[in-house]
Amino acid sequence: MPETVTVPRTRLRPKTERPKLHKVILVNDDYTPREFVVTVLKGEFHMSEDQAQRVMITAHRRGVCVVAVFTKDVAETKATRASDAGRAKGYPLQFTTEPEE
Ligand code: TYC
Repeated sequence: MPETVTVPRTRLRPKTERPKLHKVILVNDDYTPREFVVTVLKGEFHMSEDQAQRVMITAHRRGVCVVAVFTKDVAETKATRASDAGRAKGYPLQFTTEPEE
């Protein structure tokens, strides 16, 4: 009768933490035209007209709205590009980032 030997599975891969995602947040202001906010959301975040309208109006009513989540670098790059698009037109439009809990 052959002996059965069970070998405990050893983990070859070191456990890697999933990188924390960062939120891009749209901040309301009193000066940027609604339609411009929608244009930036569509252009930078690939939103449909409908999605962009909803996000814009949520920020308009509540003060802020989460646009999307990305890895840290992508979130920061997109927030900077979107804020720069506003500044280029003389608007105070602001997109900020913060890590997800
Ligand atoms: N509050 C702006 C207006 O009434 C529109 C606006 C919405 C601006 C959302 C910024 O994040 C924003 N023209």
